[in-house]
Amino acid sequence: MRHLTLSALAVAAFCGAPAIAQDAATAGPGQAVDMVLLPKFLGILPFDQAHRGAQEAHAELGNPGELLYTGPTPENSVAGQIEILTTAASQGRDVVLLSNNAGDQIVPAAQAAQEAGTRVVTWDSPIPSGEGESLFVAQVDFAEIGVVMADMAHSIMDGEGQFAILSATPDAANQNAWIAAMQAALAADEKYAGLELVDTVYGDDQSEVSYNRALALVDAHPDLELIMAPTSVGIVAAAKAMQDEGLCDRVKVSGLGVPAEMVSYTLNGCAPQFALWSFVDLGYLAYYVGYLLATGAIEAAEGQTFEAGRMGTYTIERDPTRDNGLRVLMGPFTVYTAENVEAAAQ
Ligand code: RAM
Repeated sequence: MRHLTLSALAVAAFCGAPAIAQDAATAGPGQAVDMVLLPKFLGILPFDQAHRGAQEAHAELGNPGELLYTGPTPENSVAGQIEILTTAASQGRDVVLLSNNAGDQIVPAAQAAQEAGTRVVTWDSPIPSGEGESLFVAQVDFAEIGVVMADMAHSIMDGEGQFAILSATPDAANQNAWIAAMQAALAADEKYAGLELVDTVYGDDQSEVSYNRALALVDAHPDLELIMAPTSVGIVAAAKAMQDEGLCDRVKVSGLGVPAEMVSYTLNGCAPQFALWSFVDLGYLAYYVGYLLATGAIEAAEGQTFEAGRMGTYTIERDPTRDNGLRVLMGPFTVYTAENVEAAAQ
């Protein structure tokens, strides 16, 4: 066996091939790893679901260290995330699991944390430049999100009409990447030629701001047929705004949302289709990655394969959706309609 492995390695080296897949690394339970789960901000369901997944992994691995779930307010997200990351490093926490809402502004704090021995693993929303993060746990492929949103728009608008995007914050790396991916998808296929993106606005992942921005979009664009909101906060606010104003026959809502929050709007036709992934699983997988890195069971390196408990085997790869950075790809995506939303909302 040893002989075979060595010759396989020699061939891989000779061919310039990437490192051959090793046996999947597994987590050694019971080791003390102090973790911080740092969402964009506190107070919304998807991040609480991710916390649940992380708690599940924490208990399963019997980690005697602490799992701290903390975050800023939505109004102070950028400065608050940088401050919490900096504090976590100065307190000697082993890992910060970060859903980044600060774009590349967080890079100096992330680099300083890494230098102080605190691993920074991003999930949900990466550091755009990849600087300062060990790797990104991607919920789904970011290019695919663009195609899914383009297809939902195409289907809801029957291939033709004006639509606008209601996003989260202007710095949100995940939403910005998804919007760019949607624009690329629209440009790449003739079938979308009838869809016209007329505006992009930001509701800052705050309900009231998003609600008002949705209404302003309708005022500004009398022929608007769809608001595409790639944010769980924005999509609910936009659907409520259209419902409250009796506009659902004219202007539909779609995007990324949590089934439990969207079910009534999907059943009444205001938001006929939307998509999401499991935030519970995302929190669970991100926790595993952080634990495996901190305990030395894996390295943040391309080709590294590992087991993540009930979720199975993953391999670290180059992130094809960024110029620089590594990722672990989770998936899958689910598109929700009146057919399946009730079951998912349980
Ligand atoms: C909001 C946040 C989060 C995003 C979802 C879809 O909850 O902006 O980062 O993944 O929407």
